[in-house]
Amino acid sequence: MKLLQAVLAVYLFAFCSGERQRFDNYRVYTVSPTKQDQLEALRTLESKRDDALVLNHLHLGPTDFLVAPGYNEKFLELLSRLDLDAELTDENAQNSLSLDIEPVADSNRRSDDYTWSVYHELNDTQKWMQNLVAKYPDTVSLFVAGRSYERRELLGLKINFKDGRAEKQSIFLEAGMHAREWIGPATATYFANELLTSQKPDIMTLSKSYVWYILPHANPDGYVYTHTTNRMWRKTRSPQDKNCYGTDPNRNWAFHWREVGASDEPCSESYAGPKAFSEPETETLSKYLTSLPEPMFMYLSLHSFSQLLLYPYGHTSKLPENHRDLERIFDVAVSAVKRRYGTRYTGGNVYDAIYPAAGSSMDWAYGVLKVKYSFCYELRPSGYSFWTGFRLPASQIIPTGQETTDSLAEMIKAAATIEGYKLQEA
Ligand code: 0X9
Ligand code: ZN
Repeated sequence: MKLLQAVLAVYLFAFCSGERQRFDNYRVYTVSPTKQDQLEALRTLESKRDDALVLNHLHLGPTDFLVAPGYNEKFLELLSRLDLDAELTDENAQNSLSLDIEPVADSNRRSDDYTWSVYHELNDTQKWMQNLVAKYPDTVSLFVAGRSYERRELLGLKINFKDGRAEKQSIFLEAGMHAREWIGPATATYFANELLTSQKPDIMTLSKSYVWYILPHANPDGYVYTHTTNRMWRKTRSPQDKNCYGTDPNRNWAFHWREVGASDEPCSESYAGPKAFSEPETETLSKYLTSLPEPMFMYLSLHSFSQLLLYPYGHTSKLPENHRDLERIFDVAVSAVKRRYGTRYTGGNVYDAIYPAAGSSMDWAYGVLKVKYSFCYELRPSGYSFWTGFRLPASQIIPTGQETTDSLAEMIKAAATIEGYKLQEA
């Protein structure tokens, strides 16, 4: 009995204290299903998360599986029955997770030396945002767009230069919807810092022409969990059926909810939730977006990875009504992102450019809020490997921030020209 209690205590401690999950001798395989029946068979793995973790949303195309040592043989048998090849991407997942390519700032350091040469924990970024209000009291304020399941604030920066254009419209930029995509929040804060400090006329024009809302962490619980427990966590952290956790917040929005490219399996990485806006994060954020006083000029969502620029829709291949304008803006933004370091982006409408995916914030902003210019960046790196793609070396935060700022500046200028929205000279 004592032994049982001890085992139970260790087990509970490991889970409750958020001890970091290890993946010793787990293998990573890339599998590319090409037929619907292969896809359906692989789907059964989504509920076997202790054996094989599907690292991304299952679709026709390359998908990465994280396979426990004890399940390896069975996994390979399943693939051979399905006539699918498995490409071994990583022999020991823990080794590559242990590589120190993503240093995180020590949160006990002096609080005024926030930089973009390292990643930051949630509290650290929230402290940085609070310091900005003290530093720029006339321009910066904080907003709380809602709350997470674990009652964290969805805390953002509102930037409104008083000497700017009269009657401004707003631009809302959201990042961190997917917890493990660390480069999103880092790029959002980099960009906010540019809006506040850049002396370049192009950027000053942007700052002064709009009311800016920047939400670096749309899924704070998930982000914290990637720091404490599992670096590869994607979803929210609400308990669901089958002892699984979390909903994919980018499948949870009430616009063609769960119609396609979204799962009804609670353990799946693309679980759409029991109903639209089941998650406090998306529900409160959507209400906040609806309540904003200024007309919204543009909605931007930062994800990673694959170097794609995307526009609506995800639920259908039918192009949005103003697609010609979106395509023009797309071209301008993609050439601007390349200017500095030659970074190549592709993309287009979500459904054709990547895969069907209904219920995203970008589509909701376009379809329900009627924001005509709604875009999503899938930031660096390029490529397909879901195992390596989310861990962008910290040394690339600044280059990513620079090129994304270049791209956003050109994107907004192009949209303003189409719209006849006069920008404020710097
Ligand atoms: O699957 C997703 O939600 C996005 N890809 S990711 O690797 N970041 O998870 C793509 C969905 C399309 N993007 C938006 N509609 N924002
Ligand atoms: Zn994402």
